[in-house]
Amino acid sequence: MTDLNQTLFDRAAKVIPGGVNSPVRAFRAVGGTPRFVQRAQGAYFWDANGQKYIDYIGSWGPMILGHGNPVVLEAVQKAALDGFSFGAPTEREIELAEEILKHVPSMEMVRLVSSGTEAGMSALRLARGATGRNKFIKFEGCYHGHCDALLVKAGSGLATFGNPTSAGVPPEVVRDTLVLEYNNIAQLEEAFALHGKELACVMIEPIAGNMNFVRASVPFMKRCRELCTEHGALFVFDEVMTGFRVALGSAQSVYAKLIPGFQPDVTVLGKVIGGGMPLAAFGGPRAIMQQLAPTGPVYQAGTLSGNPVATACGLATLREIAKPGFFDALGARTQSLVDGLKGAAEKAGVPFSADCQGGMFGFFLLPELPQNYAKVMTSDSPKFNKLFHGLLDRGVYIAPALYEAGFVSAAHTDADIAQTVAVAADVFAQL
Ligand code: KE4
Repeated sequence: MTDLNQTLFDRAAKVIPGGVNSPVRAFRAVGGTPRFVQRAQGAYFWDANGQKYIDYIGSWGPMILGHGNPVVLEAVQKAALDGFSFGAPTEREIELAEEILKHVPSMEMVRLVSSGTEAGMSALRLARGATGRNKFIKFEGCYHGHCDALLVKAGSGLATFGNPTSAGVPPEVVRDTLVLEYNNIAQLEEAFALHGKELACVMIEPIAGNMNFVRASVPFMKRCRELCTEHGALFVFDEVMTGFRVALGSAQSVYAKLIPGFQPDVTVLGKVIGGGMPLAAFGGPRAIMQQLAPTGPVYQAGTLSGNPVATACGLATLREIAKPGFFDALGARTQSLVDGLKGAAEKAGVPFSADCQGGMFGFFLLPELPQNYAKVMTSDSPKFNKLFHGLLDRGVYIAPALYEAGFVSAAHTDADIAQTVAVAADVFAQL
């Protein structure tokens, strides 16, 4: 029988680089043929062959309500009838801004943009403009979008600055980017001792979903906050993935429960706040945000920023997830998946560790949860690829890369979780 996914992939590769519009979709890390989605509904999607999958990617996080939520769909359809884009302010941008600020008290103002990359790039420029400093710290394994200064890997040693991870990024563009090891307090303290007064910010994924699922330890997070405050650097939380996904108050509300009074300075958001449409944001205290044009000297702009259809999608999504009990139920469902996978792996004697928060989860074919990128990369990649395809062939769709997180939606049922665990048990037995 003809595999229509392969037919489409071959056709796509003739007109789109790699046949995809974002590299991870090409299955290069795991091999095989990407599934071309024909349609999606609830917790499922159907590929070009009509094969159904339980979807644990959910567009890499945005689809927290599941695909085609009727309330969101109606809001989008209604907004579209009033116009697709104006390049002029609308009331709904205010409503969405107010809804975001209601749940993230560290932010007094927010600017809407169209992608997480744009939000992260703009947050970095804002931090540099607001402090008058150029150097900044990021951590190996964290991804903040593909702006030049952020496409960087660790230099040869602590004091040396980053090297580009991509062709086309001039070395001088990343010479102010210091890449440290996630969860390494000693390195952090040394970096501040060497460069503290030159640092514009520390940018971090509070729960690193681009290392699958690695939490910043409480002592590490506390030390980041203390050192930023001590040296006048801004603490930038990249919550594009964790924002409104791990908790209604995002990851910063999880850490605020563990570290009294904890708040970042600037927050970057995306994914869930757009509900699946192109929308992201960055925000912080009024004094910092008013440094942005047109009120301040830091330029930032966008034709489709605050797009009226995207804001309708995002606003309807946030209003749904803000309903009482939403995250309790979502967290319990995600926890049941993780517990089920752990039990199945243990029964099969497969080294396995997993963690979750709210609607986000991750797992490793390692006996213990890794605390940094180097540890994550000790995972058995061929074994992961076998697991990935074993699940895929049985209708369970997880991320096609061992360093990516997974996502549960409100549409995933207990039956979906039970089926996923049963399929996983079958695959673990053959690893
Ligand atoms: P976008 O430009 O892809 O909207 O957002 C960039 C970004 C920024 N910050 C974090 C923490 C992110 O996870 C992302 C994007 N996440 C990836 C998945 N790891 C998107 C999937 C893709 O690249 O196709």
